[in-house]
Amino acid sequence: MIKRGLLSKGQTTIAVAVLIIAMLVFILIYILSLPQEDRERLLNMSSETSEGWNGNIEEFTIEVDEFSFDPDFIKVDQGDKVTITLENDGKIPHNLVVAEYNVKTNTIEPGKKDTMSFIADEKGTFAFYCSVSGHRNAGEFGELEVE
Ligand SMILES: [Cu+2]
Repeated sequence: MIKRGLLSKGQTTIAVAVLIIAMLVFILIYILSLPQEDRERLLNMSSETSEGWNGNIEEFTIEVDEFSFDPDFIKVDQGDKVTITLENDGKIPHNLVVAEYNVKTNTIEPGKKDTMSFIADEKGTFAFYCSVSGHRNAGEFGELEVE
């Protein structure tokens, strides 16, 4: 009687299971041994991939004065990373808010700029506006369309 391998079928199954567990433990130890910063980067990378970020970057410059935005309509695709630079060409401070996306530039003085970025992960038409008191009602608003 000659044995066909070193291990029987049952033993092989156990050996494979032990190997898989050892690999998982090794990966876990590896992740835990990373410095905090690298670990966060690793975890962020995997969550971005699972959300399917398509990698398109859309950059806009919006000029603002009393009391309007130019342009007052911008359009992007769902999943785009949107970067908006607000330039204050007016005579008083202004800002730009997209409330549904919970993003906002700083309120900037005349002649200054501020930039904000967000992932447009939700489809729809969203208002943007200046949140300085009275400015939105004076016409300082526009629309962001995500399709
Ligand atoms: Cu304003």
